[in-house]
Amino acid sequence: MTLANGSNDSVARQAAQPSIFDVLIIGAGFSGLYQLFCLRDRLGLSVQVLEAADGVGGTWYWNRYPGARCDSESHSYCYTFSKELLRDWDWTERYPAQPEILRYLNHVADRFDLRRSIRFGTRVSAAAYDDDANLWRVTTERGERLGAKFLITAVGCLSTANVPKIPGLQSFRGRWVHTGEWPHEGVDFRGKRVGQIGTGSTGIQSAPVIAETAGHLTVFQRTANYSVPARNAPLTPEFKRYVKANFSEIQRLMDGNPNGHPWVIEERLVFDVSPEEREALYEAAWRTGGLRFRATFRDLVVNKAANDTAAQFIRDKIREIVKDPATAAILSDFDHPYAAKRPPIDTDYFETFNRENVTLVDLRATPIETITPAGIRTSNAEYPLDIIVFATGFDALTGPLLRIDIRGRDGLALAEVWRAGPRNYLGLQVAGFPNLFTITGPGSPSVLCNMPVAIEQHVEWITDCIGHMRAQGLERIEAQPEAMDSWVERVNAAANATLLPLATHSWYLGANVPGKPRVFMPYAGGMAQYRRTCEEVAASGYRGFALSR
Ligand code: N01
Repeated sequence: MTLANGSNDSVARQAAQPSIFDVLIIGAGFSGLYQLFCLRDRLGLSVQVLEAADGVGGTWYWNRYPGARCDSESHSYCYTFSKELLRDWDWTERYPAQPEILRYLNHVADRFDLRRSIRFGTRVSAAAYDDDANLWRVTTERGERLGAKFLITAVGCLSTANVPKIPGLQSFRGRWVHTGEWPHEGVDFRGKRVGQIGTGSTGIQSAPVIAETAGHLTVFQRTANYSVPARNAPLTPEFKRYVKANFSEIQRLMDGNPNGHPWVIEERLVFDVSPEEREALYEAAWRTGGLRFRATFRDLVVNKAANDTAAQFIRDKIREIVKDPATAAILSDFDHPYAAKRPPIDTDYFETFNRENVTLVDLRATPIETITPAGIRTSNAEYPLDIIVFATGFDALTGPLLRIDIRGRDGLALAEVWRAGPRNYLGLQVAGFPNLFTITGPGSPSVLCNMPVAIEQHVEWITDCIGHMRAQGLERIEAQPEAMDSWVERVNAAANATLLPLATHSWYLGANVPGKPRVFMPYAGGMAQYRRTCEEVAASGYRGFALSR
């Protein structure tokens, strides 16, 4: 093992460790931590986690932008595998803020003594399958070499920042930051002229907070986005008691909800009720706030006419909240169905545009032409800026995997197999890449589900699979090409049964990254259905996989 860079201490420590493991896991976020626990402490395997950051947390380590908060409700945004952990941990707010989630994940790492199996500051650059040795050979950016029979990617779905290639960025004399790689020391906006590009879930969270201290905030919007109030608030002692006393009931709700959230999607259809009743139901959902708004009717994401009623309701709300009619019109000029892109929830987002120090720029009407040394120039004006905030999202799902040079049998590159879009079986394995598992990979519910639910299901399935292989003396597992083909068809069919593909510019389709294939990536058939399929596959002796000694 060579180490190009690093202290003598760390060289000595690493040299003393074996470089061949049963399992290598890439990433120490929600998924990597739990996978480590399951394989090391439940199956007794030798496991090493390689993590690029200097701490645990994944998404929540990097996304420290102002206003960063989860939009799953805190009592469902957690591990459920340990009753003691559930008993001992107390969330403070309806939606946990980034520092609180990071504290939680650090608590988990300490509580289960996970850090001793994690190598921090270690970014994996390449992984190649050695058929003769049945080993994955992994190389890090610092030149370390490690090997393992199983390689598990726990790299997250939204961990490769997308900074658009706008001409002139390098010439900008001010400072620019991407929300997904936020400086740990924070950014001081006081008195500054700030430009924010992007109005997705992130931009909708950050703009109101940045506006509180910035001298002036200019929000550059390309696509009008829906948002529903989050109605965040501290959790009451009664609610905390209710959660602790009723967690199995809450878990039952999460298991039954297609998106892994702790509520029931109403059975009623939009046109089953009168317009007055519908309005009252939307109004009640707006007052309750959060992603539950989607659960008001069963057909909101499958029937365009039904969806139009929700879109109109939100459009009317924006026009009610935002005082300047021209600004309200730009903010509510939707070009896709509600929830066809990831629906944000917010705290005072639309209200922010009533502030004196906030301006909205409509990039559809006046696109950005260039970044200049002084700011951003659109087709009709130049906006002088001190700081540009890119809330421009991620090269989602495939990006975090493809930035590692992953090669399967005979040097086959994953990038080649996925040239026209991701292909795999169950979102878990790719033919030609034996013993490689991708937690919450494309083709699984992942980002369409409350993430910890999707993660626990994948981690437990992989753990059971490896446990089964050990019990049977099996050495390799590999998805079969036919199983992969039919799974890809199923992923496409599931998406096409919904309105989701109608948002033609969404990151679900890879459309936010120029040149990326337009393929609907997550499995939209619902977590409950997906879980059943995975269970059936395992119960059938891993149908669709080849297992060998
Ligand atoms: O990224 P996005 P995000 N010029 O891709 C715009 C999760 N998340 O970081 O819509 C101008 O959604 C782009 O415009 P358009 C959640 O799953 C969760 O906000 O492509 N604009 C869009 O407005 C979420 O969906 C939480 O036309 C450009 C924005 O940038 C996912 O992360 C919080 C541009 C990008 O929106 C990603 O959200 C935050 C360009 N060249 C995030 N390129 C919670 O749990 C892009 N844009 C709360």
